[in-house]
Amino acid sequence: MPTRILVLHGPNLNLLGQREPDVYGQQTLDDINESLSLLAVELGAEVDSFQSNHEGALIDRIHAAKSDGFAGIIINPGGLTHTSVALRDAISSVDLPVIEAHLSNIHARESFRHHSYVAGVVVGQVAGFGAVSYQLALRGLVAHLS
Ligand code: CA2
Repeated sequence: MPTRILVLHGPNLNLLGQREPDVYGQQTLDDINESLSLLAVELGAEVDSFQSNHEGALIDRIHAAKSDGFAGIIINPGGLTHTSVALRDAISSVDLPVIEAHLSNIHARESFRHHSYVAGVVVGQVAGFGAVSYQLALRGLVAHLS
């Protein structure tokens, strides 16, 4: 049975590939999800991706992740990274390893992006590699789980 990984994408990430390609790259969210699914097969895993512009919808998926059969979560919380105590509380409440992924290097951008509310409750953070950040996160999560 493949290890099931939940990949969560936060607000505005549905716009990938359509706006600000200089910051976030040219790949669409579908491109990223497809390449993650291919890598997952190589790693003996399976990914299920979900994007929402709504904080509560992301939190609901985190709460249900364990009973939905997932072994771990990769999350790019988008702008909620820098604002959401509720998302942090949801991550710390779930008994699953979580990896934080960002396309851009949040530490090299505006100062309001330097702080992540979720960083203290995840296994690790990957930032700055564009779409490859998700692939590194998947490799890291699978290694952590094995
Ligand atoms: O670098 C990342 O992955 C971010 O999580 C992306 C968020 C930003 O608020 C974080 O500071 C870093 C923004 C996601 C918005 O994505 C867009 C994609 C295309 C066009 C406009 C926004």
